[in-house]
Amino acid sequence: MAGMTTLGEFIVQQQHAFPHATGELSSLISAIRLAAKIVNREINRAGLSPDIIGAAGQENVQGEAQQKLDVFANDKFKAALEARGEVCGIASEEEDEYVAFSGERGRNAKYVVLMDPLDGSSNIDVNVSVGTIFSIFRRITPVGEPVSAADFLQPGRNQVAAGYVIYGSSTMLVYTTGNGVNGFTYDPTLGVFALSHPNLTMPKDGKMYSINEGNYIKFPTGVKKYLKYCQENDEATSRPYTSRYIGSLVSDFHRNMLKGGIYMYPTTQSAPQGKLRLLYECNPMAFIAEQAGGSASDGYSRIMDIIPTELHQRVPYFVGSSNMVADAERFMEEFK
Ligand code: AHM
Ligand code: MG
Repeated sequence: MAGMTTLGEFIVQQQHAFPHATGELSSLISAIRLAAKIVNREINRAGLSPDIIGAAGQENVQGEAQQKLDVFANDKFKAALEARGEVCGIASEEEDEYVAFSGERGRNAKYVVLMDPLDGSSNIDVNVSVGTIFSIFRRITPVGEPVSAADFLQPGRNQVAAGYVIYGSSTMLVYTTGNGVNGFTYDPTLGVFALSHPNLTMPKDGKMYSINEGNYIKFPTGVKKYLKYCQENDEATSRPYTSRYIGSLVSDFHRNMLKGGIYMYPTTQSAPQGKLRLLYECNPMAFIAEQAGGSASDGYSRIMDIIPTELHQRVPYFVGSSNMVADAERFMEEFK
């Protein structure tokens, strides 16, 4: 169709524009595109299918109830990534340990993928947006050997690509390979993702803050003071800001990226490390934020500089418009 660039075409164009880019990464992103379409199909008809809606009756390694769609999405993404042969192993929020792809192609592949196959999945049963988040690294162990934990425990700054799929009022795939951020909207009648948001940039300032204020009493003082600041009246800085919290990181982040805003999940007394996972949620969204001109912090320093020590490690998280994140950091520092 005239004027339309599909994700497939865009991937090929990128390969021509960056001659050092290998076809392997392109093929890997195509695998994610395929799994996203399959998961999208199930999510769209979730209310019609008792096989899909509701709890799976088991818990993940972090003791959280898995939804049937969590398990479904994990299986689909894992299978698509293994079948394409560009990935030597994956780590997932829904798997206890990393999974090595031990077939010949898997052993010889260069990339590892870390993912949250269905983020915000408690929203499924009530028809609210959810997402998939992925993070791609080049392995550090030699090709041909089995992957090891070290391949997965790399700092976010080593990511070669990251992205998310948002299953919202429309479905979008947004990703970066370190040359800016591009967004593709799914056209279900054609079965293609079409480039709808080229070169996404996040406003430096914003007027929205997203946090679960039900936890207010348990927040660190710096966060309480920053929230007070967000709610004060000041014409020059357009305060008070607006509060918006969907409870689905991908959706809250996506809105803040388009409109300007900050998303926060700080430490609380009951979650002393925060709730969100560094490897599956915070690093990939941080890479996208930075590529769009925003920033991501644990309240004091850059998320992508943290050296991970465990697969399911949690961190406090502040992500979004760079001036807003800097303001929040100032309050954290002042009221340490
Ligand atoms: P999940 O990966 O188990 O779905 O948890 C992550 C989600 C985020 O998408 C969301 O922002 C946050 O948890 C909401 O948590 P809370 O309900 O504590 O506000
Ligand atoms: Mg999640």
